[in-house]
Amino acid sequence: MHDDESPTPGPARGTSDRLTVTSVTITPIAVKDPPLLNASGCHQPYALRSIIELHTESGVTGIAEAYGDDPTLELLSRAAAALPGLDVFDINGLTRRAAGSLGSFTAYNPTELIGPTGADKTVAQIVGAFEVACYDAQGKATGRPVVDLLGGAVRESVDFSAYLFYKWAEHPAGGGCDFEPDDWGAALDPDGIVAQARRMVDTYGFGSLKLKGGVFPPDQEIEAIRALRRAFPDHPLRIDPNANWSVPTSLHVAKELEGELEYLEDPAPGIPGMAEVAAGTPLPLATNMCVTSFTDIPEAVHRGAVQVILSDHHFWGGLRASQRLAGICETFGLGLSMHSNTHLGISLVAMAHLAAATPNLTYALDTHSPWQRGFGYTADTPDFQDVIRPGTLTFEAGSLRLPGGPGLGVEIDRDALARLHEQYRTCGVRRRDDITHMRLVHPDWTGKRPRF
Ligand code: GKR
Ligand code: MG
Repeated sequence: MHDDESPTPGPARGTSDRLTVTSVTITPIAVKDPPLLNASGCHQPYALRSIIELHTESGVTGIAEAYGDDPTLELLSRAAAALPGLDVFDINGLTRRAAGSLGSFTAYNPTELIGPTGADKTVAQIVGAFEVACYDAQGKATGRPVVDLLGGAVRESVDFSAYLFYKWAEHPAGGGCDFEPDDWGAALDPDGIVAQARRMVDTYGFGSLKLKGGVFPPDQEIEAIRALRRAFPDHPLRIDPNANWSVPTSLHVAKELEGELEYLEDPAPGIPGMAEVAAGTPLPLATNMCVTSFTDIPEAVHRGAVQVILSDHHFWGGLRASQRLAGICETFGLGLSMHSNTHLGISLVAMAHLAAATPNLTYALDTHSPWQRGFGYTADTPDFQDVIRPGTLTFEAGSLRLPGGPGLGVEIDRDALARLHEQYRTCGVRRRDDITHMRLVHPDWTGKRPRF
């Protein structure tokens, strides 16, 4: 069936005839998160996600993972109410229904670290959430993995990069942390960052390294990159200060690190600022902050502001829209990489299906997975924080092999979902707020950027 606004008589259909959505379940969950530092402040003890299940008439259920803060949950549930009757193959219908359901919403961003908000981006976030579940259902109904529905695999496994963070050993007192500190310890100087990188590389085999910067004065972060270069002579390196540097500071860092970085990510705020930096350095500039929706692309291309765009199906409008972005990057000679925010296994595997089907996605993808407790363990991992079974997804030599099986190839563990939902109910966090968490240590903290 097509969207009910456009009933189209068609040929007689088989089992996929019954792939209309009958109901939608959205389950908010909370996962324990380490005190990771960034330009805004510090991660709270709990990160929020939502698990989406699209139930269809045939009994096939498609799953997806999205942001889980209160405003997103409100928007997701408005859209969910408009989905019964939708054919899971009708992605255009999904877009119409989602956009039409949001009413007089205020454009909303789950984090300022993915750039400014806008109505188109908010709609894209909602479509992106349900579209992955539609693809999972399509795959389960046809017996094909999502990568096949996206054009077929151009690579067997997908490379990810180690995501290094400055971090405290534990969450500050009074911040609502009611669990034992993680076992990564503090990383607050170049030695700490190198030790963290060593553990990431030894454990997961990552072949490239990204440092979340914008935390300490830039010269200290330059030293951290130099220390990484000495310790890992052959690993491509990136640094991402989330637009926390002025244009002159960005140019200073770019000059110091010329020849060391595969790309410099979001040094300065906005397309004009990035264009000024780009004009003064041969280093490629990458972004997940100043080009975050299709409407940003013309100005960025016109000004030569960025050379690499980090896609993210969660806010670009889903897997299909991300492939459209890939095509635009190819046309304009831009590189394509992939951004992450704190996520669990369903998002990780969706990212991997997309990357495996996208020829020009040649950079190693970002992932927060190693920061989630228990990631990659095979046995009964204590305190495992995911909704899919431990060990389903692991990195080998820094790569993730698609799990096989129809759809996304992963299933929800109902006990784990119930446990993480209960954690959501009791944890007290309802939206991401790195600024307030940082104020527990620096009471005058504003999170204002650029700080350096
Ligand atoms: O998890 O603190 C974080 C990151 O800073 C994240 O929020 C960013 O959106 O990873 C992201 C990035 O590349 O900017
Ligand atoms: Mg970034």
